[in-house]
Amino acid sequence: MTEIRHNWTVKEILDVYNAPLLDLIFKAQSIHREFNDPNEVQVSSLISIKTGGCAEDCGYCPQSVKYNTGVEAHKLMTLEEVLYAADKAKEGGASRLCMGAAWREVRDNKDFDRVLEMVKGVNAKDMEVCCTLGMLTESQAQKLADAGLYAYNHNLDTSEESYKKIITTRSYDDRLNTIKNVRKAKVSVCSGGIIGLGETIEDRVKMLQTLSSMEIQPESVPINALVPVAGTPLENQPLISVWEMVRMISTTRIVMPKTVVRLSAGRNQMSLEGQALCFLAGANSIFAGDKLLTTPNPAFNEDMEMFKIFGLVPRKAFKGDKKSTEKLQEIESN
Ligand code: SAM
Ligand code: DTB
Ligand code: SF4
Repeated sequence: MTEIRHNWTVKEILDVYNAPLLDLIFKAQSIHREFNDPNEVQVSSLISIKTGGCAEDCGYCPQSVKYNTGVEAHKLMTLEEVLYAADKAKEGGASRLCMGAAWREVRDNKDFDRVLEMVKGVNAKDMEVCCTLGMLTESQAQKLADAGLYAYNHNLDTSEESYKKIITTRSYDDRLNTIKNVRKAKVSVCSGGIIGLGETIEDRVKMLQTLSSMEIQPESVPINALVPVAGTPLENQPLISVWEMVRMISTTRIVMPKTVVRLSAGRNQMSLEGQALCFLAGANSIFAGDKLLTTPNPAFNEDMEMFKIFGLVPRKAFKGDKKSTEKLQEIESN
């Protein structure tokens, strides 16, 4: 039985990453089969509940106020709009709804109160609710947990060294601190990164080392390929090849055997064969729905067709876990 290690060194992970491709995929798939059902894929749907106008300067992001990308800024969606989107996502086969906001951090105001209502409402539909809202304090994380939040997405994105070249308005420690606050509130952690920012392989590996050495490894790790957006500083970055994606996913699977590895942004540019290799490498989650936050993604029916061809089945909500509603009742009865 493979043990889950929290002491991987950068050198060891680099050796894994650089192994002959077929050896690497074989190893990743073998470990994947030890810990997970290889034909089951968790399907999440993303909605942008608050789009554009973000104060941060993340070099990859079309929603930063610093760049002219043509993304229109919108106010926070209404509760009704979000509940309607949740119904559509559920009908399309999603077991998790991830609500994203172009915020630097959460502020304790009416908008946050509305997000808490959204979390309660989506949770009541028996879907796993995830949010990605920027930085959180401990008490905000706790409020989200009390409302029934299942997971919180907060990416490290790259290594600490390369982070400084991509974002100047916050630090790596800010990121790690929010992840700690999410953990303290006993909300499931979703944290991964982007490849294709101009980082080195060592940067990718260092990010995986930071994630794998956490006391509890993140329950899910999204691996995004940069979607270069016109107007951002990274608009001219070359697209990531499928081989790099496969190496990154395999390595993530090997160092974090149990985590849900999400093949995230970048699928629109990938062939079905390329995606099949990513599933073989141990990816077991996708974002489904024709839009990510602001950029295109394959349509629900195309993905369901892909599942049919590959014989994949969507994972049921709350598998192997108590439903958040039950967790809520527990909290309320204490
Ligand atoms: N504002 C919050 C934050 O930064 O944590 C939440 C939303 S933010 C858009 C969530 C994540 O989307 C980022 O951490 C990054 O990993 C990913 N992302 C943003 N723009 C991207 C792009 N052009 N290509 C790939 N991933 C991107
Ligand atoms: C994650 O790791 N990827 C998603 C989600 N978490 C929030 C976001 C991808 C965004 C891609 C660019 C866009 O559509 O704006
Ligand atoms: Fe804002 Fe998040 Fe985009 Fe950075 S990644 S500019 S914090 S929305």
